Amino acid sequence: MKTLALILAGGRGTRLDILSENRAKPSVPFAGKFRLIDFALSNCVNSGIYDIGVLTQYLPLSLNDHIGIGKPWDLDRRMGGVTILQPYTGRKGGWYQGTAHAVYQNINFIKKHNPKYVVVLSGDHVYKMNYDEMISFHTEKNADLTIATQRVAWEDAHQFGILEANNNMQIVDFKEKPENPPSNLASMGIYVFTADVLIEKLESFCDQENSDFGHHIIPEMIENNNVFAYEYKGYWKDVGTLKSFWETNLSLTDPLPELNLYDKNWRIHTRTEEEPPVKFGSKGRAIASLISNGSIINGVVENSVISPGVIIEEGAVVRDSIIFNNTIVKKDSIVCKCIVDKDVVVGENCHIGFGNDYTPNLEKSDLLTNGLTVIAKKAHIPANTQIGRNCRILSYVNHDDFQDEIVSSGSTVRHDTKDEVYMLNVVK
Ligand code: ADQ
Ligand code: ADP
Repeated sequence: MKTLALILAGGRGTRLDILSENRAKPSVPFAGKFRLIDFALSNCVNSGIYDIGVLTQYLPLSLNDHIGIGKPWDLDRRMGGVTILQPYTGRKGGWYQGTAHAVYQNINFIKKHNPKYVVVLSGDHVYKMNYDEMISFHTEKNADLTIATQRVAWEDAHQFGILEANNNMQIVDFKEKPENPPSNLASMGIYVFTADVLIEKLESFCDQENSDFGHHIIPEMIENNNVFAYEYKGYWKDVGTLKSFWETNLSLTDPLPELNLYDKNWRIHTRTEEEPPVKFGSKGRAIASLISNGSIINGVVENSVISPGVIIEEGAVVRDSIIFNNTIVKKDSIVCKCIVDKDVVVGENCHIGFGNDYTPNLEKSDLLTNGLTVIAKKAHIPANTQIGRNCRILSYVNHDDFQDEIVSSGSTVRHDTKDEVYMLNVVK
């Protein structure tokens, strides 16, 4: 039976802060060599779904570049394959529209494929799931809509769509991100629709720019259609915050992580550049870490995740950190509990993420209470700089106003004095 997958890849992901400031959240690098969207794309092909539309919205450039014609996922096909659906520029520019409206705008794409089922997915979740099993459940229940669900921690329940199901797993109540959650059975934002019903609902209710699955379609369908909950017990993470992003990456360095990337029966595919093997120098050492190809390790790496093309010079130590592509950590520097974006240069003898200062920063309390230090793409940290925990180093400067915020060589930055530091030395 023909299934079409639609991957919602539009969100800005504001809680990922400067990592998603210049790229859509699904194209944020993950586990060294992957990007978040690789999980949804790989799950599709591993589940036998080869007709895929990717709905983009916020800064889709690096997403377009990454997906291309879909070759790494075996999606460069004459029939079907992957189609990147660009946002429509409506009267208000077409930005920040609701999810159901985004799908409504691509209704002709759905009709052209004439599927029996439409699977709607998010492009920014980390998980392995066989959608085919969920579709079988959907047909067994004779459902119009099936929502994948998972129990979440009670304290996190307010961040999800929360539902209640009867003994037959039919959903009787749904609330999108309720303040006082009545249960902890959460929607995973993964939906199987019977295509005819989805098209009918889109045409009847979704011509408003804010039309949304969680707020509009799901409650309406619970009233008038058969909506079922499919309880998924496997690994699934919505890496929405810096803390969960960091923890989920670092959990991969555990001896037996819950998310097994080495399973040959469920491969996660990605677009990779041709890169030489990882090279360790005579003093280079790595323990409990993921090191990607093209990297040169002459210093010490501990409990960290390193993307391709990273250079760690002699005497440098990288600990409990995530380092994105082509970053250089120069001689004798220490990088501890950091997320460092692409193309960063950490000068010699710097100490990034030092100290034990976890004091919440009131203005940015959601971002800067976790002890992490985040360094934006293309920042150049001058030699001998000390940057404490809970700091964000932004790289973009094209403005004289920021002059007094620029870190100079040998300076010390702590978040209680300055939490955002603008670096010069940056690409336009
Ligand atoms: P959220 O992820 O908070 O909750 P939403 O902001 O609607 O919901 O985003 C869903 C997905 O669609 C995200 O991956 C987002 O990036 C993307 N997206 C948003 N607007 C888009 C647009 N216009 N075009 C393309 N893509 C777009 C949802 C559900 C909850 C559920 C959680 C589970 O609404 O009920 O609990 O997912 O993570
Ligand atoms: P990311 O940090 O997400 O990897 P990149 O900097 O690699 O993003 O950009 C991804 C793709 O987008 C590359 O192919 C790059 O050439 C292209 N790109 C980036 N910035 C621009 C721009 N301003 N105009 C056109 N293409 C761009």
